[in-house]
Amino acid sequence: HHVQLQSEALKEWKQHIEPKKNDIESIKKDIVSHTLETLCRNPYNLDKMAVYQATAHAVRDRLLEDWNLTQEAIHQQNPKRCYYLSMEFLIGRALDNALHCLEVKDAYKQSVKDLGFSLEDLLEQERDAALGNGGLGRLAACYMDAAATLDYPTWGYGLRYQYGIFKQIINNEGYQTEVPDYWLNADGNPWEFPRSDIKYEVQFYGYVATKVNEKGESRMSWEGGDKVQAMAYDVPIPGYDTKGCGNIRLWSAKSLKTFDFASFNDGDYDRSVADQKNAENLTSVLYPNDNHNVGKELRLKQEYFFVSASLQDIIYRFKHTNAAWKEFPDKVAVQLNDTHPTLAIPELQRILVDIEGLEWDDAWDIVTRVFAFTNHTVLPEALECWSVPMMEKILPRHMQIVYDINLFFLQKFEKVFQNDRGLLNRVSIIEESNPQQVRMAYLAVVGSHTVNGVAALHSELIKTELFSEFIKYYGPEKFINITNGITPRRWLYQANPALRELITETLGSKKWVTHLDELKNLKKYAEDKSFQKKWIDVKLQNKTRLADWIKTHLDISVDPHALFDIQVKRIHEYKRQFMNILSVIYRYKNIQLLSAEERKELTPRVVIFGGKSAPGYYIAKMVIKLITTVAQVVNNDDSIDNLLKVVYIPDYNVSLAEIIVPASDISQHISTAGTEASGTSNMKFVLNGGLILGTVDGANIEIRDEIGEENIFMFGTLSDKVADIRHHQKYHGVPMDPNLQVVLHAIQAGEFGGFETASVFGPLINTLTYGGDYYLISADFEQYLDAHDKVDALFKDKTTWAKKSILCTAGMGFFSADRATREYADKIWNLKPFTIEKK
Ligand code: NTF
Repeated sequence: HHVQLQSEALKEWKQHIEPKKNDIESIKKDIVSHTLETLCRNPYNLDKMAVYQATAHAVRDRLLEDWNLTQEAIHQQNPKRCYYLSMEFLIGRALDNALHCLEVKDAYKQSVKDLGFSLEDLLEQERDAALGNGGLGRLAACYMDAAATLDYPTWGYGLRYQYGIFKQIINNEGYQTEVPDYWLNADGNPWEFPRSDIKYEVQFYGYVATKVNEKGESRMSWEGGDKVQAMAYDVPIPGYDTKGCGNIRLWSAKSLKTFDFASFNDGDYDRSVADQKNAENLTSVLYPNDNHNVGKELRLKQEYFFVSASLQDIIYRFKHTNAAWKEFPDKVAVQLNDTHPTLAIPELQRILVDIEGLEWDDAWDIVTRVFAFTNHTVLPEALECWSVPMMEKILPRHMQIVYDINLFFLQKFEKVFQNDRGLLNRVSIIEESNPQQVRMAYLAVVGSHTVNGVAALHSELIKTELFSEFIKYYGPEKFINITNGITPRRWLYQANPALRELITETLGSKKWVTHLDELKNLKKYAEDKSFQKKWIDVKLQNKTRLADWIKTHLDISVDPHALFDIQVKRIHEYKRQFMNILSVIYRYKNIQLLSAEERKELTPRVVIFGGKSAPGYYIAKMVIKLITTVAQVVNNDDSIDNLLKVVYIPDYNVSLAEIIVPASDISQHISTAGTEASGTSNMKFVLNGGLILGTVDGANIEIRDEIGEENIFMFGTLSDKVADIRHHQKYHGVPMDPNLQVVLHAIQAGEFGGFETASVFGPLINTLTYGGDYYLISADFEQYLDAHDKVDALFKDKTTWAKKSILCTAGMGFFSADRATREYADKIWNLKPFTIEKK
């Protein structure tokens, strides 16, 4: 219902657009007026939160200018567009990032100072936007940053959860407890724009009927059931060094049913609001599982709600250009971030056939030229499968369409591979279990033109294991690799100011911020003594910043000169935090045995852990309990001369990562080979000059190839040996490493928390013994301890360490999200940047 203004009136509007100015006086004026007018507060009644909000509003006004310019440019140029569909966007804080991208941080710092506040204090007021679990959600956020910076006409689509990932509290007994993350608190969120004019209806349940359309053809029609409304909220994504500004459109569920006055008047207040609550429940909460699929009905409804609203919006925009349906794939690319949005495939097919009246084959041709699918894991427990009865109930027409997609696919498949029922069963989208299941990954493969893995090894495993049977039919070309990348804006420029300045000063320009390959020019300083000294000093500053945080928040004193050994990521058996803490126990017991003389040779260590466990993941929660229990014992043992400290940083999130990542000497990425698809924090640590202690897994391998094998500590069973070892252990038991045996005995003997606590760890220890040690902790333990010895030895040689650290940063150009996003644009989306003014 948009009004088309006449050119005169339009002129009027344009004349009255007043560009924002970024001198200090103008900024102060804006902050003051937002305080008084937007927030209705006054200078006699202020707190940091209010001034943060006012400052955020002043910045958002400037972002909006770019946002509007961008929309206008894209509208006029009408390029092919790309949509990144992701159930998760782990954005973190927005203010500091926006200040850097708009290049106004210094001016704001001064303005805020003049007004009696410190910008650093204000930045700390902001709540993280934590609409994601871990790597998958953070990757989506990094790609949105890169797409905006590179002027790609790309939008993200997601859900506006009212509760993001829970806040983790470590209670007095050392267990994880969860507190809801009500991030959209009463203060309001200045980083979103409610679009009350952008609403769509989303249907659930009901039944399928046949109808005759306008052309007199018989079509299926999805009738009845419930309807919920999706309303759009836009989150602007600033680009760096461009006037371009990206967008993530998040959907929020609203009830379509008006307030039930009848019940209200009957005095049944509860019932009168029940429908409303029910509908809004849909987008209430993010499912807190990482690399694990649970199969809940509400989650399926979230997925469809998300897909339906996004496609309606995409199609609305496409139709506005008056193009014909056959041009849709030339104008629209849709990337599916894992299988979570895979219902978009049958949904688009349904819209084209049932509603738009296209023939099945023409529609399917369009569908399969629009979608591409990124797989992020090979772990079987993480692969989405939906029960057929559940899908039939909630999405009856989609279930039929999935059956048809499967039938036509299997028919073609059978023509090539005749008389192999087993093979057909293995590639079928429907798993013949009881009840039957829809294999979403297979549906995504069949409905997409390209499937990509997220690191070289992972993409190989996809071809040889996960989708090996599909290669026989499609050939290998459909399956490609695009190694993950991270945004250097947040993960170096913003998070590590000291290193940012040193690099810029040394290279003589800021070009590296958008051309990360420029970092290779640091190589020539790797052995330069005075540069090394500056480099070491930057690292010390960052370690001191983290040590201060730990002292303030956890009241643990750690020496910034000690070796900082960090493992922060979701707690998962495959990531082997358990192996890490077992090695810490080994180290502790070793220190106890050493003489005063021998101790002088030791490198003091601070071992830092952080990460959330899924609330229902019992073993992961026991790992946290073990770490916190060991920390309690070690940190209070005065007899070990501060040679070892163990710290559990609670509630690991994006904004904490920004302090933690720059402060590592060593970070650990020690998944069982073949289990971590890529990892992205490994890239962040190395970019900031931290060395890796890691397994030959995921992107560790490519990091090694880029920075040189002499600059990374690698150990452990190779991925192609894992299956054999598992097989052997299954039939012959687990050969227990002797050092590991000692450690396990110490736990069982009650050395950590007494006998009562020791019994709590029983099930955890059993995963190694009776459980068959699926993740190969025992098999890798000796090599792991050897690698630690090498780390200790090298850390004593400050010069060599500094050289390696410099070469780490210098070699990381490849892992920029810019490179990754360009690869998607070139190899998958066939997408070109639009034209917009540079800053
Ligand atoms: C994760 N996958 C992988 O476990 C990480 O190795 C990878 O770095 C990120 O994706 C980003 O690609 C998932 O979270 C999921 F959902 F696939 F299990």
